[in-house]
Amino acid sequence: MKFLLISLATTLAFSSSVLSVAVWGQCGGIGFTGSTVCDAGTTCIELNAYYSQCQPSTATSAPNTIQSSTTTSTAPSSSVCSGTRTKFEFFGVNESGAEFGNTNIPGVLGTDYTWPSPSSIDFFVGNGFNTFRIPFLMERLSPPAQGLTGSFDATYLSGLKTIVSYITGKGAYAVVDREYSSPLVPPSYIKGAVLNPPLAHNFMIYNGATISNTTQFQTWWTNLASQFKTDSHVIFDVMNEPHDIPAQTVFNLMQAAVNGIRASGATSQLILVEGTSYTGAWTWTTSSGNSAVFGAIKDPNNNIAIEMHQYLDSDGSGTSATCVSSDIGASRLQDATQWLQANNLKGFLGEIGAGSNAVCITAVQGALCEMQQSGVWLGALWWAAGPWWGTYFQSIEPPSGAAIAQILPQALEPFL
Ligand SMILES: *[C@@H]1O[C@H](CO)[C@@H](O)[C@H](O)[C@H]1NC(C)=O
Ligand SMILES: CC(=O)N[C@H]1CO[C@H](CO)[C@@H](O)[C@@H]1O
Repeated sequence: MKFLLISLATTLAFSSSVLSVAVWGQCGGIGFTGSTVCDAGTTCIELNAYYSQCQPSTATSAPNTIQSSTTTSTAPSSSVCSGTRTKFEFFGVNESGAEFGNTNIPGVLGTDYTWPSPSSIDFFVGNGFNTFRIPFLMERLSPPAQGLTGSFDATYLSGLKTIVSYITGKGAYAVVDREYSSPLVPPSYIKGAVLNPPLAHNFMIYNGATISNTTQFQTWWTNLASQFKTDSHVIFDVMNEPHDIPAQTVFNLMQAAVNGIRASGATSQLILVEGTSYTGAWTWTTSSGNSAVFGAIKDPNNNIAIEMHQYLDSDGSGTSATCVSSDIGASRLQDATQWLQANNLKGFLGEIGAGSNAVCITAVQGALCEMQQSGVWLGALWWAAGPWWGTYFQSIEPPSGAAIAQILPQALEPFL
């Protein structure tokens, strides 16, 4: 999704200046200066210290407990996918928020950007998901004045570490908190918090310029990985969706980052590398050029996967709720799956998204089915959850994001 972030920031700026806040708008939180009064029929709910949201009054009683495991029984796995399948090791959602407001650097927490809601993490853990991708802005972590190899912004780093610890600590929480003791959630079930730096507009760009110095990029990753090296449930996602950069150049930067991460002493964590052309699965073996170079990726600790993204609308951008056909998911992944098999590599579908309609739901089922049948895909993440999506058609943010009612029970839960 490449076009939504700016308009969303604009909407938020509006909602903070009017007298009463519309449904899904922000109504409170640290640093928030707008109205705290919600429209009639909605109630201001605190999602975390930094973000309160006007939610429909009827849906406020138990935001974490709706759509619990009962929904899986109405959609048994066998009915959507046959044959022998390998369960995903990692299955979850993207948690947007910290990368919002990308035209304001550094921006103001609670106004321009936010961190994911712990209640959203709880909701997905309670439903059996185990992986959360956390996009953040490189320019907020590494202020341009200090540059790529300078010191990190302590406050933003601390926000990132807080949500990461919350996620990776969930295994322990699952034992003590009854609410998560469903059979779907064995203790220590959480597999990972995926750290994903996307950049302002064209990814693999820092402070307005394409990153080209592999040494500096390697150092940046050494510095970041050393902050998380003791947490084996962290996953390093080197860079979100590079594009308009030759595949070989992207490969060189990815390989440098892998080397830098391992050099920091972070040797137990999974690393995800992405290719050029927005790391699209459908163009992996063709126009992107990725398949010609990424077979050579090397990890001294042998714990790496190729991250790809796939949307099911006509231009593959994830901006339309209309899917090309009910088998477009499986067909767009097919060549990439064969390439992974031929190169003895593992894949990771870091983003998949589609509309809440019958054609799209069948198409998502087909994609996940093929992935589990192939055995080469470690996992998949839905795009996207996060507190500020409002009525965005792919939002799976509880309690009532657009994808909660149908996508969650019909297209995702059968693959847990
Ligand atoms: C890359 O960055 C390093 C460290 O800042 C510097 O020494 C080196 O000259 C740079 N390389 C190029 C090609 O600019
Ligand atoms: C295709 C897509 O939705 N990509 C998004 C992935 O995450 C980053 C971070 O929010 C977005 O900026 C991309 O647009």
